[in-house]
Amino acid sequence: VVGPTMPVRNPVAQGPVNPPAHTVDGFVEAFLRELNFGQGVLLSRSTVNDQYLALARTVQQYLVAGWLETGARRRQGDRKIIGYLSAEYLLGRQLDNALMATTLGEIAEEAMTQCGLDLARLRAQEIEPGLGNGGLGRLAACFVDSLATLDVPCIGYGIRYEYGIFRQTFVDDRQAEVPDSWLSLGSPWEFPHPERQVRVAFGGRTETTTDEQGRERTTWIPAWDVLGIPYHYMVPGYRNGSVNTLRLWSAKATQAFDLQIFNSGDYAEAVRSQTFAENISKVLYPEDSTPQGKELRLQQQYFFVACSLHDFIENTLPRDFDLRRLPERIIFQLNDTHPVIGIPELMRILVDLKGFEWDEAWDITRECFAYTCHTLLPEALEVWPVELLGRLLPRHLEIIYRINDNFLDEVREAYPGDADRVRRMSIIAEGPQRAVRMAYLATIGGSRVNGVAELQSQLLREKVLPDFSELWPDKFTNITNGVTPRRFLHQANPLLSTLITEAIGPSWVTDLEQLRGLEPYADDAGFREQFQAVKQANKERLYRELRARDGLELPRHAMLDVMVKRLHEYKRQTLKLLHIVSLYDDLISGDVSPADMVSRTFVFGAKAAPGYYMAKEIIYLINSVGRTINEDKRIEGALSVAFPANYNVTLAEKVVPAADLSEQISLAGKEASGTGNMKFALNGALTIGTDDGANVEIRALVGDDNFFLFGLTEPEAEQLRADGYDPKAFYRSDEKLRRTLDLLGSGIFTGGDASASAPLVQNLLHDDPFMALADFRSYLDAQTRVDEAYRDSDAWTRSAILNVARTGFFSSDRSMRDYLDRVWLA
Ligand code: AZC
Repeated sequence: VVGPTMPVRNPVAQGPVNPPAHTVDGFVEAFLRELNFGQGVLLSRSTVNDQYLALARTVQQYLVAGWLETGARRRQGDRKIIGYLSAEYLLGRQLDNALMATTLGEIAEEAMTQCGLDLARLRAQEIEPGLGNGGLGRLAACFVDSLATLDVPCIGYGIRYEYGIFRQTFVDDRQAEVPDSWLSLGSPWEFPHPERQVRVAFGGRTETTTDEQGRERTTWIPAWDVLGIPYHYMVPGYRNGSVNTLRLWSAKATQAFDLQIFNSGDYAEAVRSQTFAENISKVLYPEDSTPQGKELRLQQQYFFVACSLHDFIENTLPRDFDLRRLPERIIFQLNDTHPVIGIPELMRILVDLKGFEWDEAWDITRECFAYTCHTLLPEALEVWPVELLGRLLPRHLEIIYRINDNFLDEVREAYPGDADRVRRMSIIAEGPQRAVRMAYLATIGGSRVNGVAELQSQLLREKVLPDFSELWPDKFTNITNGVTPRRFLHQANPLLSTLITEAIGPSWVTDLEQLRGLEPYADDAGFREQFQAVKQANKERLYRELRARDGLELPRHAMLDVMVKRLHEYKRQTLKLLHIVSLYDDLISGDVSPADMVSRTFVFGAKAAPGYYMAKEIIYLINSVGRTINEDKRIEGALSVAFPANYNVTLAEKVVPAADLSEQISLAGKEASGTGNMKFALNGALTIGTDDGANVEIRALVGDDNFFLFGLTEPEAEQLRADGYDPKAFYRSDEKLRRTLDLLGSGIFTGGDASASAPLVQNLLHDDPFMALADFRSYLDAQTRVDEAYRDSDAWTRSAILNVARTGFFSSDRSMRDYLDRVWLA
């Protein structure tokens, strides 16, 4: 339904108009225009929200010409486009990012001052688009940033959830969830294009007929449909004029309401189908790594993938494009299994709609997809019950069956007589219920499969998809994750940025390996002093923020020990909690006097999936322990605990630059990569961590002396499990562990009610699936080494500087180059 673009005869109207002048006056003028003509208010009558919206639109004006120019350039050229398919983008606030990309920071600041406004106040008005759960969604946001900065053509495709990740609050120390209505005060960063709507069908049945040439043709006769409306967001490269597009889809009913039913007076019934359709993009599922297999979630997945494929084939490619050449123009990168339904969808388009023969369509399709796996947890690998998939997408299920039949023939041919292997490799799991294994479909239907850190890629090959990596060893590769240095160093840590630039010049921002040039400065006492001053200033900035945001009062001088990430048992916030309780025990038992202890402030940030019982118990206990410790006068402030609610990207930007110690303490073999670990190291925190995920690579780069390693290795953990892991045995044999757990379970943290801590304590004693007790001793010893190191503040700072200098590898620019080399252009 895209209308034809009107041919424009007047040559002056062919290109974009010039942006406002890059001066304070130019900015003020544009801002006032936006305020008057966009918001319809006078400056003197405007609210903070008016001002913020006008400011956002003003900054955008400076980006739009580059956006239009980039789009035109992409359309004229014939470069391959990266179609990044991701159900989540955890973008963070846009204003600062746009100011940075356009170098407008100082101009905007001065312009607002001239208008009598405070830029910081307007910044604070922005609600970040929380369209993701955690690592996977934030990674997608880093990747699109890097692709724009590298001027690589990319369209990020996703869902414009009306409600993003819930807002977390604490009620009586327990997590409560509030809907995140991020759109409620306006959304200045998006450009809706209702005229480019796409129709997406669901349900119904299929019909197979034979045509004149005797060929079978299948048609899908769906039962209902919805419209997808694209909203475009600019993704600016860093000061290179290149601006890519993020295209997020919003669901709209094909019919607003049934007028006949409405006229008969049944208002609820009249809008029922509208509500039903529009639910599809209503809310982000808050499950991180444990998908629930809900029907609406599959609807979301198919909805955005179908919109995106249609958009690319019908609206982005030239009209008469020969689809046999599709792989030359697009590679769809599957961000985990969420968009994998795109594989049968492309087959359906090619075979049913475009008349391709199956085999040719399959050759094309396999070249158009590549799959990234972000996990090692078996429960995180999505499977869809055949019954559900067949009911919602009957044609796709048929296509999946046929893909599977052909594939299993291939397996039989490669391994004659190996029926067990055929059963293991089938896309269809037979029990407990028949279900489609989406990771298998992705592996079979894509040209490449990658993990997100060396260790996980190895375990992915050896443990998760061993039969597939045996069959197709060359299909598998590793691409270690990265983070964008623009947002997480340059923007989040302006003081350190300036210090770095003074030392080695400014080009590290787009070439992060240049941070190596800082190494000699680690031995320069003057530089160390400046570095320390920056760290202290960042701590104070964080404490001011936490005072204003959460009413927290934190001591100015204490080691800042930080654990921020989703709440999950495998990440082991519990182990951190046991450490805190053990230190508290040292103090109240009189073993250590407050004056002799290295004072620490512990900061937690973590949301739990609303249905994840144990995770919520852990949150409750962190809060309870924290409150007890903070209120206990006996310990003279040697320890304090802060757990600000609603950890998000905005808060991360304040927390990460302030941290001294980064806690990356998952059980080895469970964290696929981690990306927080990279952000902290880059900002000069030292890591205490296990041999897991990207920790392994961080340690290899920064060196053993600048990293606190502890815990079981992955093979050791496996061995312990195979030998029959008994957490009680650790409890019995380690007195400190016994005292710590007993104290945690005693009720002193929970108002005298021992039963309130029982769910967690009992779980640790009797099950402890992630072996916190097994790693407790080693963790405590490592923390003792941390204390010793921290006492020598000069040596600590030296290590911190070396962490910054040696972690340039973790730029997402490097990840993107690796994808280009090993996947997209391979
Ligand atoms: C995460 C992994 O847990 C984390 O280790 C990794 O760094 C990140 O992806 C990026 O690769 N996985 C998720 O966030 N998964 C979901 C469903 O959100």
